[in-house]
Amino acid sequence: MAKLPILHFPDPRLRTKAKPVNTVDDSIRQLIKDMFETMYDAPGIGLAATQVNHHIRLVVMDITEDKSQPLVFINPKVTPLTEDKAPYEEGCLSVPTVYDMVDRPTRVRVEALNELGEAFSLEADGLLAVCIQHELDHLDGKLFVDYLSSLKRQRIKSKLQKLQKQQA
Ligand code: K2U
Ligand code: ZN
Repeated sequence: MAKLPILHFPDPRLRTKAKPVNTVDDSIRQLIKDMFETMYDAPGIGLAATQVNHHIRLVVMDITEDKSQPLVFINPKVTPLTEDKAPYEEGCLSVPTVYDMVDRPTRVRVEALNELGEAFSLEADGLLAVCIQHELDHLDGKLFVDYLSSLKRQRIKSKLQKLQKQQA
């Protein structure tokens, strides 16, 4: 297993549109293991392959306190199940130290392949629904800061570029 480096905003590679996974093989399963190790270590409750510079349609998730419910979504498709939206204070491992409110549909259906390449679907609400939508945005090169005002996004960009310079 290996911890993978996480790309940080405003790295342009975070804007890459991920490609579908054609074959769910052992190399994909090794990446899944590495992504879970990286996510749990961060710590986070979700991680998209885009964030670790692998531009394929794969996300991992575990919203439990005791790391007891790991979820893998390969080539996921999300469908809102309601027009109702609710705000949630989101953060992102690719946008460290920044948290802000984002409105998203409160219930979704997600259809995907699991780590064996088997098709499944699930319906989600609450934090799982938020996390699914947040991660699937990553696969399309979208970040939660894109839902904020351009002024807020510019201030975040300047703050993180200053932080990155100090850490270099
Ligand atoms: O960077 C990521 O994609 C992981 C995200 C997943 C997430 C974002 C917003 C809302 C829910 C999940 C987080 O950084 S993981 C850290 C975290 C943990 C609990 C609640 C919110 C954020
Ligand atoms: Zn994120």
